[in-house]
Amino acid sequence: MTDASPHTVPLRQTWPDDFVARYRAAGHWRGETFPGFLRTRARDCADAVAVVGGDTRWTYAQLWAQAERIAAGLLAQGLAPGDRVVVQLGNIPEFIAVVCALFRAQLVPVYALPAHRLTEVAHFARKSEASAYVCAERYETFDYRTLARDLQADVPAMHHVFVVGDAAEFVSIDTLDGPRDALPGDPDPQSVAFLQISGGSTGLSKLIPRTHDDYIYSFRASNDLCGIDADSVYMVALPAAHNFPMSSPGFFGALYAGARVVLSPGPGPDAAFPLIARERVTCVGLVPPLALLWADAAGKTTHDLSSLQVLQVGGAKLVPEAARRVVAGLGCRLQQVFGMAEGLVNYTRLDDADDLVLTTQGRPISADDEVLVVDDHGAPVADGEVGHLLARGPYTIRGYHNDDAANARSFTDDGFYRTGDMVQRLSSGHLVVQGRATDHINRAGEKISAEEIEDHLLAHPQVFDVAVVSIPDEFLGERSCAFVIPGDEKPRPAELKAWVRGRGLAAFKVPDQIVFVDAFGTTAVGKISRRELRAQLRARFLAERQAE
Ligand code: OOB
Repeated sequence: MTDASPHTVPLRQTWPDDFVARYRAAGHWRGETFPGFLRTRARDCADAVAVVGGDTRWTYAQLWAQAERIAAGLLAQGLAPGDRVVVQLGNIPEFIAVVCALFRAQLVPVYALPAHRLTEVAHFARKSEASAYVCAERYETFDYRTLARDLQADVPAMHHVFVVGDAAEFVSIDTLDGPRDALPGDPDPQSVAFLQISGGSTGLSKLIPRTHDDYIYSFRASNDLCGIDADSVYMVALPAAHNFPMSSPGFFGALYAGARVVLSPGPGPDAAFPLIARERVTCVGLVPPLALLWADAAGKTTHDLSSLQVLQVGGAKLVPEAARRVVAGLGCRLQQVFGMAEGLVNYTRLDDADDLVLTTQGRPISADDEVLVVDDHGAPVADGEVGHLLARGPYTIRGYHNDDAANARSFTDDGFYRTGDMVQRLSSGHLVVQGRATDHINRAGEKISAEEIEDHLLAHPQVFDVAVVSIPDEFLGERSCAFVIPGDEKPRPAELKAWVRGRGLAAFKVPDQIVFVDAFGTTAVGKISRRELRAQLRARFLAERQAE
């Protein structure tokens, strides 16, 4: 089939034929699509509340009507099925309406986080060949229309900007409309539904193409493991564009089940607790630092949290002692979630023994998830030994979009994804995350590439050399520390932080700490890798801190 779209790199995510046959025969891939299931829910659960956020309460019928209106409006504006659309919206109902609309029109969402800034959004736009950008007038005090203007100046192919709220010179989402008979039929279930953003362990974030069949399987199966059904009330407390609150089971799992999705405007107890009490929320997913904050606040709150049945914690390691505190503080069932936007998701089961729930990161969703734990040479290690985690399965990608170098690095010849995580597998199949082989910083669940930040700091005229390293942090889990060898004049730390911010990056990527050093003082003979250098600097820093 010839691709009539103007894109130079077609979207694809394919599994070998024998795997396709196997995943279909097992009932994992059922030929469902996003517009297909959303239409069915709009019919079968028409009057049930689907989405609650701010002053909005939409039933399933209303959500679908919004999606069809926006979908028809986008096509009337000149977008065509297959076009890619960068979506940068916070936890507002329009996020869900816009994404459902894009699916309805066979447009392809590319998810940016609200924290992302020009450099990142422009990268997603270029890499995906997007021609449209959807943002909110304002979210958490930032005016995204200024970002939209810079983006259009930077990326000439970015022809359309659509805005939730006051659109200024752009097109308002509210005013979009068009003929419904121009809407396409349902897509091929094996086609790419959207592009998710990778944590970016080396350099810039990569784009992750996920198909209707594979993604829907992941949240349909998650619903079973997380106890989500039509009576559930699922809260999105983390940014909705993250894979965790989107699909594990996430708001898509909740919508698939005909449940209610409640969007919390912020992740803290102040924003979330009153909503939990009002909407009788039953399930929510958090990163470990937030879970600890919630557990602490739960003891002091006057809000009724008794509806909470399952508290999921994932995105970064929840150590056993923290897990105990979370259970003691919130008094509901804990579920550990160890997943990745590339696919594989592990859950502790709701009926697992307490010990497994407190000390492991769960086991894979599917009997067809193939998990290998291997040594540096690729040979499997025995159960209980620590090794590299490789994964292949019915919802784990076989390749990134438009990135041959990353694909060569990140996938084995037989299609396993190299997760970069170091794990131990117990005889029960549960995994314990023991660290990682790649150099990124996991800052409260947000992944930061050391290399990306080093590049930006090296561009500063007074930085001679730099290494960015993760340092254990009591609250964040890890924080970022930049070791800088200054040039002739030593810059102030605040200046370097402002520099990184000024390069158009998300605030979470600004180094938390800057340490000036005269030299990297490597003891090894000859050249050492950046990875070894980072490890040496981290070890020296921690040893010195201990000695203080
Ligand atoms: C989730 O997805 P990403 O793509 O932001 O990050 C994936 C990486 C994993 O490779 C691992 O290094 C780390 O985040 N991670 C964990 C973890 N959950 C994720 N490390 C230790 N313990 C955990 N429980 O973070 C994500 C996607 C879907 C569901 C949950 C998390």
